[in-house]
Amino acid sequence: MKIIVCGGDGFCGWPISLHLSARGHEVVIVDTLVRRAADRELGVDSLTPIRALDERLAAWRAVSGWSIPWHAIDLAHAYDDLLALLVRERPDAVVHLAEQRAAPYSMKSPRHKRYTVDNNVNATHNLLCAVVESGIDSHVVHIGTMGVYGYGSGGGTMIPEGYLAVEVPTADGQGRIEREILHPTDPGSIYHMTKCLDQQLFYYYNKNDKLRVTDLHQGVVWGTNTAETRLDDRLINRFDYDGDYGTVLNRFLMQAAVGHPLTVHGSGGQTRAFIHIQDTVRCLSLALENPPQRGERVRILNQMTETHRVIDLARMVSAMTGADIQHLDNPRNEASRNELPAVARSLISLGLEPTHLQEGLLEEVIGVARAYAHRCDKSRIPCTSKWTTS
Ligand code: NAD
Ligand code: USQ
Repeated sequence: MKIIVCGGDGFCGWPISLHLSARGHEVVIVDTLVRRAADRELGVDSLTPIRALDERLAAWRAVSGWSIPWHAIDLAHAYDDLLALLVRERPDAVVHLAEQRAAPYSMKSPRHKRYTVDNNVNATHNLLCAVVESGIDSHVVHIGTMGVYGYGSGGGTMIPEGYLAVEVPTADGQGRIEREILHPTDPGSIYHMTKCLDQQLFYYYNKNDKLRVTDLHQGVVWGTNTAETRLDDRLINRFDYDGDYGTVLNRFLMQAAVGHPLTVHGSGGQTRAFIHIQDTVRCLSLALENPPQRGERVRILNQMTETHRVIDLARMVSAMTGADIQHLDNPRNEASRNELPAVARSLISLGLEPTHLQEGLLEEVIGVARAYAHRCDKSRIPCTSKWTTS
């Protein structure tokens, strides 16, 4: 298959691009490197020493023999360039990861809120609009988030894979009919809100233009490297640890490695879904190799392998490393405790064999967090982005 990976220099996009290339697909990357610009804005760098994209691509060519061309097209603003690329390349599929993905970054200031909405919503809409205008039948695969369902208390209900079966009263009030509707959304940040808006865009273009779309509702990704990024030091993946882009489990692993107490927000009763980066990569190839039929509704798959409470993760890392646990005032506006029962059967039935936390954690602590601990700037660990001003 010919596959365009939008956001192919990012934390998920880089290993996904290499994995698809290693499987014999013809991969093209689209990325403006805006994520690297955000590092410069925040005065932080990946814990792992990531190379410039040109250098990464040259290393991949040397290691694998495969070339991956790269185009610096801004999905949110360079519509004509995007359209021209689609018309020229005629890809079988487009993987869409080109969005601002950090909840704390999206809540930093009005400017960051507006940037996140502008970038994410326009990027998604431009891509869908361009696929239709180009007249090609590309399968669009997007990574969304488990956060679209919301993190309320759970209330004893099960989160389905995208669609909820409901009974609606008939107009005469005499009976009820069954429907499947998109699960109601309940975003917990401006970033998560953009993913909810993405869902509506997918729904519309799928209904109106019969676009084939798979939306992968992914949990928090942990880990760093995959089979392909381990092949050469120059292929190493990024590791975000700062208060804006670092995600909870990787932050705890890094904090343990540098002797910083584990930063639990509030009681740590928040339950979240998790997946290892190696499984992310595998899920993408499974989704691409099993596309929906034309006319089929948007396919929504929950891309997660386990759920954990934040405090349990901290205890697990502490037991493994001896790190102290610190409870901080929660900078976010989120439920202090929630349940997260969710269905995630589809990717397993397509062949995913999950990597479990207990198997991979030690390797991550020793192989990555400790190995690069000297690159950590401890002043960048605190989460300074607050959800509300009061
Ligand atoms: P990332 O920030 O590392 O990568 C995103 C890439 O897209 C970056 O390289 C950036 O430069 C590029 N980009 C952003 N806007 C662009 C634009 N307008 N035009 C061109 N390029 C643009 O993020 P990631 O962690 O790789 O996440 C990828 C996707 O997966 C995101 O959509 C994110 O919402 C989703 N996701 C990530 C996680 C996670 O834990 N990392 C979990 C669930 C879902
Ligand atoms: N948390 C802490 N301590 C920290 C950092 C975070 O207790 O030092 C808590 C947060 O308050 C939150 C939970 O850990 O309750 C998860 O936070 P996170 O930063 O790991 O994840 P989140 O903001 O939800 O975002 C990440 C990715 C995002 C993706 C999302 C999947 O950045 O792109 O969409 O995970 S999900 O969580 O399923 O919505």
